[in-house]
Amino acid sequence: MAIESVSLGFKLYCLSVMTAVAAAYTVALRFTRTVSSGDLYFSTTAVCTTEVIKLVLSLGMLAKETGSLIRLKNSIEEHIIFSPVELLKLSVPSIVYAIQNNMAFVALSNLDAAVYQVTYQLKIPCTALCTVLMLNRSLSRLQWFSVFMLCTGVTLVQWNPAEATKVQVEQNPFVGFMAIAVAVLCSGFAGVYFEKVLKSSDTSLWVRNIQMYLSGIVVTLIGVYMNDGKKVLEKGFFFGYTPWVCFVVFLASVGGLYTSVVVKYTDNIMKGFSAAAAIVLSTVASVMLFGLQITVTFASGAILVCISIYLYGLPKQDTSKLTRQDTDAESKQKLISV
Ligand code: NCC
Repeated sequence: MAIESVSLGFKLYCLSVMTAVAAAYTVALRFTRTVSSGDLYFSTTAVCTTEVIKLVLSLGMLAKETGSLIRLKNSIEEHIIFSPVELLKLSVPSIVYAIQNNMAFVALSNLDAAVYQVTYQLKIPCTALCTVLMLNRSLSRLQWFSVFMLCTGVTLVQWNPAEATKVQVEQNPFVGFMAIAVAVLCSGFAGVYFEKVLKSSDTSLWVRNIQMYLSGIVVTLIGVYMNDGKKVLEKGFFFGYTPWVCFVVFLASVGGLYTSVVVKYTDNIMKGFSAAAAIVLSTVASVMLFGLQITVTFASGAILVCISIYLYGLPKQDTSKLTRQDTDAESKQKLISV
């Protein structure tokens, strides 16, 4: 498989946009579910609309990549119309992501955005575990340690209990935490599954996205029918769509596409590390530019994030050599004792 390389600048750009969008998305989503006035929209339709927009944008990107309408048509025929097995393969992450994306709405309807962001960091060790189990990659003990250190660091960096917003709806924190637990498992599994499929062939990222979003539309439509079917028929699919709701759908679409680009050029564990670094750097930049006050919790979290990135990047010890040396030493010892 040919490995396409891009400049470090481009990778940093994608990571920064992904992280900024994710932060804005969480806050805007929470706002539309709890504070925003007016009739509450159906969250299932928002998840479905997002899949449609991502599909259209991916088609546009594939058109740009192929360079001509004929090649675009050939590519769609080859990879989509005549590739039911590939479509089926990609329906696995699309079902799991559909559950995850719906869970984000359940969680943010019941928990404060800051609490959500902090608890959601459990996805970092969960993603590492999925990477080890599904991609047969190994992590040294030090790397595992750094993964948990990163998780603690990001939790501290994002810790801001004073930021709680006044809400106009009833909340159930237990339901919120359960939704996060499901979202964490889904994020780890679906992310690594998509990475495995993407990196095991030369098929374009945009083709893989189209394959996934096509089944994503079907799955999320089933979600609309099962959860809000009657109410949607009565009030309409786009009932309650204020400009804020449209903004949330826009952020979800852009964020999803940037996530796929980041996974293509790095990997899911690196996505977690880089997102953490971007959060720390953007806060430090705000301190320098706008004179924002840094709290002790933030500073300790930022230090943990930096140390964890350093530790994760350290070269792994060659255990095979160590084992051989150990065995040599053991045999010498045995010889001496004989
Ligand atoms: O949780 P997370 O990502 O792993 O979720 C991945 C999101 O990207 C979409 N996706 C993934 C692969 C692909 N080829 N196309 C896609 O559209 C999935 O549908 C899913 O929505 C993160 O690492 O923290 C991140 O978090 C999400 C989001 O903040 C959380 O899921 C909370 O709800 C970010 N998504 C957005 O900002 C819209 C993502 O960028 C980063």
